[in-house]
Amino acid sequence: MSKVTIDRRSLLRLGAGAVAATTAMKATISSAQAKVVLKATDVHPLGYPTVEAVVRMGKKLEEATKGRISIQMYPSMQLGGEKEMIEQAQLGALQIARISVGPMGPLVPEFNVFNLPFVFRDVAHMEKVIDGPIGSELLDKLTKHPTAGLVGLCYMNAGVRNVYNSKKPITKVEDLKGLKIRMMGNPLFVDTMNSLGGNGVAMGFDQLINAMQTGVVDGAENNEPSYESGQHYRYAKFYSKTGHLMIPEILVFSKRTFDGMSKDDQELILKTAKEAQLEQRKLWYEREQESLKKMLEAGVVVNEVTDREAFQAAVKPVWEKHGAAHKALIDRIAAVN
Ligand code: BDP
Repeated sequence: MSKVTIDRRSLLRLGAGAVAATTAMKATISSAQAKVVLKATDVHPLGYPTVEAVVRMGKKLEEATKGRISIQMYPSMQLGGEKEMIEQAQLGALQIARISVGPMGPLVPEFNVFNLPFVFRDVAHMEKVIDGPIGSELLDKLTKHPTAGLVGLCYMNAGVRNVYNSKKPITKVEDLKGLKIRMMGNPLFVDTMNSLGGNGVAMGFDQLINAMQTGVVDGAENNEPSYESGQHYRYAKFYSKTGHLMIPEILVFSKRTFDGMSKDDQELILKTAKEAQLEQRKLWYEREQESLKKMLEAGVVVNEVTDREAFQAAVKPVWEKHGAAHKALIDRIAAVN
C-alpha cells in the first residue's frame, strides 16, 4: 500500500505555503490512492463456505471502489496455520484472517465463553448470540484490546464439532478413554477432552493430517465440512455426533492496516464483512449437507450420541475452571432465546 507521509521536521523546513501544497497533494493522492490489495487467508480450500464468502466480499469491495480495493485470497493454509495467521495479521503482513474463535480465548478471555462445551443450546441459539449485542460486544472487546492488534469484523457459522477417530464409534463418555484426540490450541479444549476421559493433544490444524497418518493421535473433532474437505475420514472413519462444541468462526483484520485507511474505507470493509457473515451462513448449511453425503459415500461410520447429559456432566470441571470468571456473560447467553 503506498502512502505518503511527511514528518514534522520536513514540514517545518518546507514552511507554511508548502504545507498547504503538501496537504493538497496528500488529499489528491489519497483520493486517487494506489490500489489496495488486501491479503486474506483461511485454513480451508477454495469453495469452502468461509473462503467463498470472503472471496465474494472482495468482489463487492472491488465494485464499490471501482477496483481500488480488492482481496487476494490465500486458501488452504498457504500462509501457515491459524497461529501464524494471527501473528501475520498483527504485524500487518496480511490483512484478513478467517479463524476460529477457539484460539482467540487466550487473547480475549471473554471469547472463552463461546468455547465452553455445550454453552449453546442449539445452532439457532448460537446464531442469536453472535448476531445480537453479545456478539458485537465481544468483537468490540477484540478491536479495543490494547495489544491484540486486530479488528474484529464479523462472525461466521461453523456448525457443531463432533469427535472422530480411527478405532471405534463413540456412543458414551467411557468410549473416549485412552484415545488421543487432537484439539485446537487453547488449554480449554485440552481440558475438555481430558475431562471426558480422552487424551487431548493440542496442535495446529495444519499438523493434524500428518499426526493422524503417523498415529500420533487417534483422531480429532470438528464439523462435517472440515472433516470432509480436509479428508480426515481417510484416517479416522468413525464420526460420532458428540456435539460437544459449537464454536463460531471470526474474521479479523490487521489493526495496523486498518488504522492507516480512510474512515470511508474502514466503514466499507465493516459493512461488506457483515454481509459476508450472512452470505456464509447460507453456504454453510448447503455445505453441511453436501459434506455429510460425501462422508457416507466414502464409507464413514456416522453415529448419533444420545447420552448427552453424561457428556455435559463430565465437562463440569471445565466450566468451573474456565467459566467462573465470566458468570454474568454466561447468564446473559443462557437468557437469549
Ligand atoms: C475448523 C475451523 C478452523 C480451525 C479448525 C481447527 O474452521 O478455523 O482451524 O476447525 O480445528 O472448523 O483447527
